[in-house]
Amino acid sequence: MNKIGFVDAHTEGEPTRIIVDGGPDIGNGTLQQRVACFAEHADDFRQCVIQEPRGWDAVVGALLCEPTDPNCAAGVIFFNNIGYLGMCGHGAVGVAVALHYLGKIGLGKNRLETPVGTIEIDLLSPNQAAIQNVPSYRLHHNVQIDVDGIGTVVGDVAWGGNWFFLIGESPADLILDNVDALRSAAGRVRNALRSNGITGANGAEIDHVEFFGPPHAADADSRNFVYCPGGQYDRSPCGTGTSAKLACLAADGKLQPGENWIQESIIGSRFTANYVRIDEHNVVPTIVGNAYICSEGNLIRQPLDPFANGIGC
Ligand code: PYC
Repeated sequence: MNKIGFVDAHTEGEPTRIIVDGGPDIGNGTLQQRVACFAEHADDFRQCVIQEPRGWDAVVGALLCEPTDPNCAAGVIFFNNIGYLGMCGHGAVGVAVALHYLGKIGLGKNRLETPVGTIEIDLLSPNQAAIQNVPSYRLHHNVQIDVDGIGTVVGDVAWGGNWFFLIGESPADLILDNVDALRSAAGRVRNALRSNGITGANGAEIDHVEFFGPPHAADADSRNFVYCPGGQYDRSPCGTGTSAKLACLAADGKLQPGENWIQESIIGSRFTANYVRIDEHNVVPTIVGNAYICSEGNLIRQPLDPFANGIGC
């Protein structure tokens, strides 16, 4: 029998399953090497944690591990229903709140090592954290593509810890009733990016698509819909997606350093974000959000269970 200790949290509605015990042995290399080892030798663990019957498609997993940098409180590898993420903003807020819940960190600042760089978490209260993300930048501006069933779409390619295609004009109103239509449209945008060979830096796949529209709350700046790599949508405004948005706003001179941007999600939850500029191309975003513990326990894999690694795996 195999036991996996977890804490479940949600950040602005988006779930994170934090693995605190019983994770796979993925060595002591760099976090990038450990992700490669995870994917090659322990992908069944990812599937068990995320897929039904133990998980569900929307959840992002966060495997806590020893950092290589002793100045970090922990290393963390984020994963989802299809693979592995570079960084995850909502997940980092969830990890910060869970580490405090478990008595492993106090309020205040700590660092987390991720496969794409070190981030800072500042736990402002037991349920609120500010995440200082990895440097973020816009790679391409006003890219035009023809998308099946939509027509010409114009967007920016930007990095915020993952690769995003950001589209200023949503093909449908950003309301929950339109989630199916938005997922379908975003999936077609991603296919068009693939078939046109439009990528992030070094040929990296652009696996997240973001639509923007007017906010519903009077004090917010924008509402978004974020399509995730495995076809799910982010219930939160997406920390790395909001970072990519800040990089674009900064590049356009539409948001000044230190100025707050309130990003609403498709469910009306929000992140408050701002940035500092570090050079001509890069900004360092800070994202503030709230997370709450939902449950904790053990996932169990019995030896005879035909669905020990998830349905269809
Ligand atoms: O908050 O960065 C994020 C994120 C990425 C995918 C889902 N959430």
